[in-house]
Amino acid sequence: MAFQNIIVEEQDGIAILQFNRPNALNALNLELLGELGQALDEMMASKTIRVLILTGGGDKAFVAGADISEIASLNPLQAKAFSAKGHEVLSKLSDLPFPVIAAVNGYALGGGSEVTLACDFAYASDKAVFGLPEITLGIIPGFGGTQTLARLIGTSRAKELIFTGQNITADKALEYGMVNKVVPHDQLMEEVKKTAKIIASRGKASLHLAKQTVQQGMQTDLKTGYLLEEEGFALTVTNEDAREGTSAFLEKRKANFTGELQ
Ligand code: CO8
Repeated sequence: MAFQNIIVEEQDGIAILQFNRPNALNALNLELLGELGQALDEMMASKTIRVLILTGGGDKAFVAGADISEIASLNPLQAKAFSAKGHEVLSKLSDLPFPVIAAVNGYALGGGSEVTLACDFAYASDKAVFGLPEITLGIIPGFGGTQTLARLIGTSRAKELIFTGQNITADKALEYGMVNKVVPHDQLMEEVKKTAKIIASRGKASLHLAKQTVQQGMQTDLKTGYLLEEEGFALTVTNEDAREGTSAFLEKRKANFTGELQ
C-alpha cells in the first residue's frame, strides 16, 4: 500500500517507518494518523516483521507534534475525536506483537514525544529535543502524554514538563529515562539498527510474550504481574523456539529461531 505521509520499508525482519512531512516537521495531521493506523494494522498481521523502528524524515524533526493548523479550528467534539484517534493509533503501536524502537532524530514535541512514549524504548540523536509544549498553545497534551509520561518518569517531573511547556535536551531526556541512549546525530540509525538486529535474531513468541508481560504487568499489582509472568513463561516453554534455544545451548551452537506465533 502506497502512503503519502509515511514511508515503510522492511529488510531481514526489521521494518522502518519514517514520518514523511518534512516541510511541516512531520507534524501529525489526520491523514498521517490514518495512514499510520493502516500501516500498523498491516504490520500486526505480518509474518516477517520482528522489530519496528520509527523515525522522522528530513534532518530536523522526528515529529514536531500534532498539526497545529488542524487543531486550531476544532470544536470540543471534534477535538475529543482527534485525541481519541491519537490514542487509538498509539495503542496499536504499543500493542504490536514485536518491539518498537523510536530513533529520535530531531524535534519530538507534543504528539512527537507522545509517539516515543508509545514505543518500547527510544534512542536519541544528540540534536533531539523533547517536550510537551501544549500549554504554550493554551491546551493540554492529547495523545497520551498526561498518562504515559507520568508513568514513565514520575508525576513530579512529568508535571514540571507539562506545566512549563519547556523543551528538554536529549541528555536531559536520558537522565529522565525517556530515552535509553543518546548518540551522535549521524550515528543514530546505525546504532538503532544494531540493537534492532539483535532483537530480530530472537524468537517471535518470546519477544511477543516478553513485551506483553512487561506491559500488562506495569498496569497491575506485583502479585498479578507474577501470575501473568507464570502464564507467559508456560506458553514460551512449550514453543518450538524453546526447544531450539535449549538444544542450541546444550549443543554449543547459535540458536536459529524460526517458530511462529501460533
Ligand atoms: N503543526 C503544524 N505545522 C508545524 C508544526 C506543527 N506542530 N511544527 C512545525 N510546523 C511547520 C511550521 O509551521 C513551518 O511551516 P512553514 O514553513 O509553512 O511556515 C515548518 O513546519 C517549519 O517550522 P519552523 O519554521 O517553525 O521551524 P523552526 O526550526 O523555526 O522551529 C520548532 C522548529 C521549534 C519545532 C517549531 O516549529 C515549533 O515550535 N513547532 C510547534 C511545536 C509544538 O507546539 N508542538 C505541539 C503541537 S500540539 C500537540 O502535539 C498536541 C497533541 C495532542 C493533540 C490532541 C488533539 C485534540
